[in-house]
Amino acid sequence: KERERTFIMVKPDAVQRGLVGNIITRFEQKGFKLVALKMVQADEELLRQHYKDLVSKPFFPSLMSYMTSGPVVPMVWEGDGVVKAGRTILGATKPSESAPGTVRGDYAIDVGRNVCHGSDAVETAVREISLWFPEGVTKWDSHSESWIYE
Ligand code: DAT
Ligand code: MG
Repeated sequence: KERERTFIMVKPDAVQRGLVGNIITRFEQKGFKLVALKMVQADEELLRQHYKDLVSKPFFPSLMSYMTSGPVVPMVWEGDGVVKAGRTILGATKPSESAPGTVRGDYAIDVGRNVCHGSDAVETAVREISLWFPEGVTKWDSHSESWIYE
């Protein structure tokens, strides 16, 4: 059965701070299934497409330099309701508003260093997954399937 997918990306600050495993663990332990993962140095062209709705924002140039400052870890997670759940796991965009227990609530202070990206809607996820993983994702059967879904 094909389930909903979301695009999650560990940002350069979180890679530098050794938070990659922690972020992956939160999605794994919830029961979501990892179907794509890599480490890349993103270029401006890719990020301009990823953040196409933000190009005219005053913070866009600093967002570009932050996101190109080091490697990122894009990934795709699968599971029922994973887009909304992913946003909940990450917390509010501004760490000052993100609850404790969320990734940003636990590990970030500044909106310009907010640790991780997550798709905001199912259609956005489809677009972001094809942008970052033009090679496609990996199909595999999880032995946990029947222990996670009724
Ligand atoms: P989100 O990443 O929660 O989906 P977004 O899509 O509105 O939030 O913005 C993308 C990123 O741009 C966000 O993670 C951090 C940066 N950003 C957003 N609003 C900002 C602001 N007011 N000042 C500085 N950076 C901001
Ligand atoms: Mg967004």
